[in-house]
Amino acid sequence: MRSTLPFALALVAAPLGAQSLMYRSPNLGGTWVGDPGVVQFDFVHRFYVSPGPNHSVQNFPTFTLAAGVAKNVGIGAVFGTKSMAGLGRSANSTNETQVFARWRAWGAPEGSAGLHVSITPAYNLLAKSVDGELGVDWTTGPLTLEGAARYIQKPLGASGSRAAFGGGFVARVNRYVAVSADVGAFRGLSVLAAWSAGVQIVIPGSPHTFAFEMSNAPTSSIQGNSIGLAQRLYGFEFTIPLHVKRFGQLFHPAVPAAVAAPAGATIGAEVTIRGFHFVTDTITVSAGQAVRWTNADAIDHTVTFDDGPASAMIPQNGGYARRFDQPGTYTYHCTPHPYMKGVVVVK
Ligand SMILES: [Cu+2]
Repeated sequence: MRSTLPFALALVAAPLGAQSLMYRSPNLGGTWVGDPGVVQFDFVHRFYVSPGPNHSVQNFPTFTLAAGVAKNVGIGAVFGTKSMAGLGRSANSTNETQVFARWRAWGAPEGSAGLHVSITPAYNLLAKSVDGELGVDWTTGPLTLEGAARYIQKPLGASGSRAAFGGGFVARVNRYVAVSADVGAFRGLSVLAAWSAGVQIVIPGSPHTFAFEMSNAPTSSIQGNSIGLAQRLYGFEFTIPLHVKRFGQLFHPAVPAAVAAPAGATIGAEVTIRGFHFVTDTITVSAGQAVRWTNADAIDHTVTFDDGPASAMIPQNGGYARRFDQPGTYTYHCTPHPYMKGVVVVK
C-alpha cells in the first residue's frame, strides 16, 4: 500500500459542485454558488398555450450562465426573452439580461444541513436597474425552507425603488425526487405576485437535475421572480454543470497514468471501469498479488471494498491498485454508483 497511498491522495477530486434543483424551488434564486472551475448552465423553458381555436404557444425561456470564481463567490448572467421589465421605459424590447455576483456569506455548500445565506448584487440591463437579493435557506433532513428579500431600484424599468419578498420550500421525497413551491411579490406595486410549483428529479448517474414546473413568472431574474402574469405557464428546468477541467482533454488528451504495483506485489489482474461497469466483474488472483483498476469513463468512480479499503475518486484515465495477501472473496462497489459491483477472488 506504500506506493498507492500518495497516488490515491493526489487523485482526490474536487467536489462535484453543481447547482441542484433538489435544494431550490423554481422562482427563488437560492443560495448556491458554483465551485471554482465549474460553469453552471441552467435552462428554464416555460410556455403558455392560448385558448381559442388555434391554441398558439408562447414560449418563455430563461438561460442562466454562472461560474464560481473563488471560494463562496460566483458571477453570472440571466437572459430571458419574454420579460415584463420592458413595460417601463424600455418597452421597445422584451429581452432581459441581468448580470449578477453571488457571495455565500454563511453556510456550507448547497445541500448541507443548516442555515445558508447568500447576497446577490445584480444589474438588470433592460430595466436599467440596480437590483439585489438576500437569500436565506435552512435545510434539515428532507426539507429546505427558503426566503428572499429583494431590492429593486427601477421595478419594470420605472422609477421608484421597491422591496420584494419571496418564500418557499423544497421537500425531498427520496434521493431522486422532490416537490417544491414558492411565492414572490413586490411591496407597494400593483402587479401580480409570482408563484411556482415544481417536481424536481435527479437524473441518476449524472450531475444533472430536472424539474417540471408550473408558474406565472415569465423570467427568472430578480425582477422576474417578483412579477406574475395572469396566465399559468407550464415548463421545465434543466441544470447542467460543466467542469472546465474536462474540456482540457479536448486539447490535451490525458495520458493514462499507470498505477505502480503496490510494493513487493505483481499485478495479477487488470479491471477496466467503462460505461458504469467494472468490465470484468469477477477476477481471480493469487495471494500476494495486486489488482489494478483503470477508469475509462469521463465520470469519476471509486473502488470501495466492503471490508474497508477504498480508493479516492478515480478520474478518467486514473487508477487504483490493491494488494491481497489473504485468500478469500473480496466484494466491492463504486460509492457514487452503488449499483456498480465487482468481486476479487484470492486463492
Ligand atoms: Cu461509479
